[in-house]
Amino acid sequence: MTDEVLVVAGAVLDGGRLLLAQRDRPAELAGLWELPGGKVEPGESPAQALVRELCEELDVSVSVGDSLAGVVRPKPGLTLVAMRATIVSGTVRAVEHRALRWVDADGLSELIQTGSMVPNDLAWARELMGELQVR
Ligand code: 523
Repeated sequence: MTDEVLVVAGAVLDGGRLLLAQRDRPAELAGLWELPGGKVEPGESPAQALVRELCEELDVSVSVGDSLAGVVRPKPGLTLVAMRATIVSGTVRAVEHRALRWVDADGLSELIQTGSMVPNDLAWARELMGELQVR
């Protein structure tokens, strides 16, 4: 069906920290933190879409790894998946977001506990929390 929207988000982990991006829109999500990404366009694989989105949003080139376990279906017609991504060139900058930050386990935990994460991303945040903690 053409009205099925798939969103792919990137779990960028580097040196024991996770990259988070602060949304600027829409109003109900503005100020909240997410794994950066966006909609998969017709003809793209999720990995291709993630490479494009992170280039557009963060101004970096990434290589895409495996998917996280969590698949989020917040409403009919919308599915969100997350894939690991490694920066292969460039330095992240907030092209479309309000801000970027690298968080360790404590930083991520605080964002979760203060309700500062985009709600859909909590599934992945908790999953990634375990990985940040074992380091
Ligand atoms: N999410 C979400 N978490 C998350 C992303 C990247 C997206 O919950 N980590 C949701 C927010 C929107 C939808 O997925 O409801 C589309 O995300 P968006 O706006 O980042 O996708 P874009 O940039 O492809 O969308 P438009 O350019 O606005 O069409």
